[in-house]
Amino acid sequence: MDKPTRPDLMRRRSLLMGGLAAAGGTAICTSAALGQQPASHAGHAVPAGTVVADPMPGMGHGAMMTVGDVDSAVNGFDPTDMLTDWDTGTVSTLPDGRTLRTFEMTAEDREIEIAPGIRFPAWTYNGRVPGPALRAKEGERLRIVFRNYASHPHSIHFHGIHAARMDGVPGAGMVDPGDEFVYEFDAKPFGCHLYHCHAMPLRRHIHKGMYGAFVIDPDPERRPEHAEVARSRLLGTPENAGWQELVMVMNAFDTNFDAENEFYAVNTVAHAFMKRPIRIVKDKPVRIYLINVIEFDPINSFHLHANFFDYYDQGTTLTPTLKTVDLITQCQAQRGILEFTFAEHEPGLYMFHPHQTEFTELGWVGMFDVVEALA
Ligand SMILES: [Cu+2]
Repeated sequence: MDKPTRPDLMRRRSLLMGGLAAAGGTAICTSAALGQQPASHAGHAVPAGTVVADPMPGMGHGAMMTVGDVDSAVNGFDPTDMLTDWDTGTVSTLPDGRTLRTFEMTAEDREIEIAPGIRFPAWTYNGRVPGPALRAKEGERLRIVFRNYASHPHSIHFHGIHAARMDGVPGAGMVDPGDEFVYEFDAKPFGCHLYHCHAMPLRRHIHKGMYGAFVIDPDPERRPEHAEVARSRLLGTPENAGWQELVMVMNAFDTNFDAENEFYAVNTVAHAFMKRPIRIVKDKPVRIYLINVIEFDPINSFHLHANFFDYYDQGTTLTPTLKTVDLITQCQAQRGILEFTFAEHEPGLYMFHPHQTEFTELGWVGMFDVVEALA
């Protein structure tokens, strides 16, 4: 007589096979492949041939992690580099003396690797997911030249203040394949914003990868009551250079197009910052521009271990909207600025992750590597 088989295990095996076939992938950890199904948490059954690694010594049982590395050279972008890779465009002066800041943006279809061996047919801005982290100064004139080299109509909808005809929604600023549109508006309000495609169906265009950070630094001269704080946010000032600034876009991927996410990350690659912790010099304060663009899951969050931070909701104030918290929650498109320091801590690895712990298991978790000083 054949060995009895458990129906739930059989179902999970078939889900695993289906998921891998849809993603065109190879080896991933069990939890990542099965995590969509509540039943997968019931036992310890592991399909034959699946490797569950423990790449963080000391974390022991339950340290579920993808196996191997994503080839950043093939992707053309690297999650670590993205933390500090600001696109400040090109600057010129308008006849009235104001600064004009021009950005070049494209839409391109591009297959990207989001976890080792897991390729995803993305729609991208400038060939990367998330798109370029645009950064400007309050009051500048912004010009964004957008060319669509992709296979579908796309647009750029900026979270900011602008005219209706610059909104990047159907009827205004939608760009057909092969066409170009120039968005132009003033940089306001200052804060931590985002942009994304607003073509229909909206959630599919966003989820495919068409989003990015859009940060407007405050003008210290317009904020005399908080000029020093404003200067600390203004890229290029000595005060700003005293900070370690990071841009983190929390995203996720539905690899089998069932309107649920199979992988979660910051800056696209699952577990990237577990395998390569983010170096933090302990004497320099940290400022994170944090943006949530996860589709299909209504809520995401950021929790910092062993420390607390101040939070500036949407980044539009120079005094904190939340003080001394270790967890903030963000709905879709919500964002803000986190500020904290490890100055009083001993060096070591400090974890951060959402407290939607299933997201953690599926890739959205990382470590700060706090060091005394850069070697
Ligand atoms: Cu689009």
